[in-house]
Amino acid sequence: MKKLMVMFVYNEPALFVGDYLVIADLHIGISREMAKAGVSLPSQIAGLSAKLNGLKKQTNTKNLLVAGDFKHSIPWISYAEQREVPEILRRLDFEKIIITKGNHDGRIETLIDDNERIMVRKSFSVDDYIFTHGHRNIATNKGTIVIGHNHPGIKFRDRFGAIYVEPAWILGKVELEKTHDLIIMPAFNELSGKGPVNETKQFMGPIARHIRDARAVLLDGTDLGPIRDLAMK
Ligand SMILES: [Mn+2]
Repeated sequence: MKKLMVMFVYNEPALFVGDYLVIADLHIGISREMAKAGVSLPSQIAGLSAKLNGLKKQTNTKNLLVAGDFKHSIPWISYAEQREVPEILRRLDFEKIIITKGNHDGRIETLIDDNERIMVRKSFSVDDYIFTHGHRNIATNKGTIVIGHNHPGIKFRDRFGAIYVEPAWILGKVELEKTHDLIIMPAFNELSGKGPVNETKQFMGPIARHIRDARAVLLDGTDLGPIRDLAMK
């Protein structure tokens, strides 16, 4: 049988493999969290669900796999999440939704009423790929590990001095029980912040921390090469 390959979706922080559309770091409820800090934003639910349903059509997939941080607040359920998590799950037009639990997904099981369609797991495998959030280690024989958690970005300064951070894919290798390919996904929710890895040169979590030969690829496919060469000048 032919092995499945991940395909990156052009200009989107999403990939697909077989019947699965894959994203990470959706952070449902973050806009309401920002409202508390004095930034008033409309709910993102309609926009995010429409975008994901569109990506499903575009990639001809059936199921959604979220590699952690489906929701935003860490140990509890916020009022916004209590309304917004069930609402977006209703609006998402996928046969199955698999959430590999992130550090922000505390008690998310209590917001799920359809355990046939929506599954919460530590990790989930498709062919030779294993998806997990990345705040905890995993034991696996799969060739490629795909994680989120880092919200990676690359910091640029243009010739007028303006500084901006672009979301990016990070590709590298990691040594656990054997050598795996490692893919660190950009965060799907733009409000959730980005870590400028060419500046920090650091990755979070027990898997990403040991990445080697890390290179950055922008969402349009531009390969920026090794991160160690991407100094922020
Ligand atoms: Mn996150």
